[in-house]
Amino acid sequence: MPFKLFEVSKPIPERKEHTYVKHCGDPEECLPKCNSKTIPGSMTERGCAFAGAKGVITGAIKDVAHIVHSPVGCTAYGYGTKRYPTTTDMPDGSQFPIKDFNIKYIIGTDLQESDVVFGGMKKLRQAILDTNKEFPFVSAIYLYATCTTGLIGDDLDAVAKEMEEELGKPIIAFNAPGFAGPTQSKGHTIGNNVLFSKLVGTTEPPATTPYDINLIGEYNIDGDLWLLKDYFKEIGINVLSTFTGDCCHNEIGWMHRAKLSVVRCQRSSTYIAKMIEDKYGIPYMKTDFFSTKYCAENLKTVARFFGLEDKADELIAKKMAEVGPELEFYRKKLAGKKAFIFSGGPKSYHLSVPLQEELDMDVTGVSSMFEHEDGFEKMKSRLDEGKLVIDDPNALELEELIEDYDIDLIMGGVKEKYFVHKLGIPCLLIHSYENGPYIGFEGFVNLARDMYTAIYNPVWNMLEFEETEEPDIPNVEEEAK
Ligand code: CFM
Repeated sequence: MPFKLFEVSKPIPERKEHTYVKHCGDPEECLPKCNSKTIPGSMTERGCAFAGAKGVITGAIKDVAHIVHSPVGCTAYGYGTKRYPTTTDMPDGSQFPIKDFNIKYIIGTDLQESDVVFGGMKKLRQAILDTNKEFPFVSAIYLYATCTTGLIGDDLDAVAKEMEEELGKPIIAFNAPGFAGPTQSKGHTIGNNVLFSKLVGTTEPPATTPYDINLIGEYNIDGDLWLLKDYFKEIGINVLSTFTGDCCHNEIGWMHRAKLSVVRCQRSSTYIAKMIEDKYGIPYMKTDFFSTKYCAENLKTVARFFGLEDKADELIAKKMAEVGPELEFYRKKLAGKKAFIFSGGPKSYHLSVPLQEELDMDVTGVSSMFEHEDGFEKMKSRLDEGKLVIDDPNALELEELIEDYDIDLIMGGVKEKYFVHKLGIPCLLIHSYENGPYIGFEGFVNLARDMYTAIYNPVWNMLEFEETEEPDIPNVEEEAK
């Protein structure tokens, strides 16, 4: 059978459908079950729909004040956790007053019991007034529903409309309470829908060229966007709008003026590219810029659309000459090392082939917190026979697979990092990165260097583990009989 149940998950046999072992003869539709509710008893590492909307889609926008309508916890977890830096440069040549404003500030309504009983809309109105006073320079104010305000039924759209008229400033409500879907992916969809329906087509860019693209689903993690923008500039392609890394509120409004939409994160933002195509006839292409090979191929594909393939070839040759020797050093060091990739989704198929083909590593398997079937199809197709493809693995399963498969490196996020370290092996952050950017030519060198330094860090040889006796865990089922 191509599905596997980890020993630790025996009390939750439903987990078996989520753990697929690649068997090349399987029909295409043979995939792990995904995009479904977390199974009770499985300690998931997923985020919620609010995290998908605020943490991913809108949080990278540089000139907006975000008000989280919630008890204070959602607010505290809604900022500072993601590394998507912003500049102060605005498209009209002016300067926004605070660098990294999107990372440094968040506003919350700090709901108390009485607000839950009597409604929190009054408090939200006051928060908008206070925000406008404190940060008069922001271009817009975004409001976020959370589980609490979704349950008590506060009407964020009504408050947004009323206050927008009063202040004469765009105010946009995002109704993606945590429970809106099984994972953060639902928040991506809601974020795309709101920004498309409320903004696209409402503004005009300061200038256009025949080579304008929307770079969609690029959130500028640790500077990824800036690298890609430089490449496009050198080829002669102009990034008219980014969705949403280092972008400003108005930029989303003029996405209908580009000639092509280039979709970088295919999970979180193909939605808006498709809506723009349907409404404005602007084609889109899904791309992959991780590693030298994919980056070269995809730059050429985008350049070909504009008849600029020669320029792309020049850039690729120059970059390969720059990074080739260093990559060769890391390839020798990393060859044969066993890695397991656990990302939200896309990075699990972006990175598997490059690690294997460009660095000679052994990718034991990949997993995802929230991918849908189309993403799992790509993950499966980019792995060899016998490799693991897991939906929503829990910490105990990860621990078991680290031991059973003798993993050298986990590539994951902050939730995994420290327990993996406690098991005595390195975990490299591939969500927010260690020393990024990780995209493109130079980025792939950065990634290889971080993998190398993580695996070869002498600290792993200094660890001593005490033998401990197995804890005596009572068998709840037996006792209940
Ligand atoms: Fe897209 Fe992303 Fe990702 Fe994502 Fe994310 Fe992320 Fe990710 Mo962490 S938007 S789906 S919700 S590429 S935050 S920048 S790294 S899980 S694979």
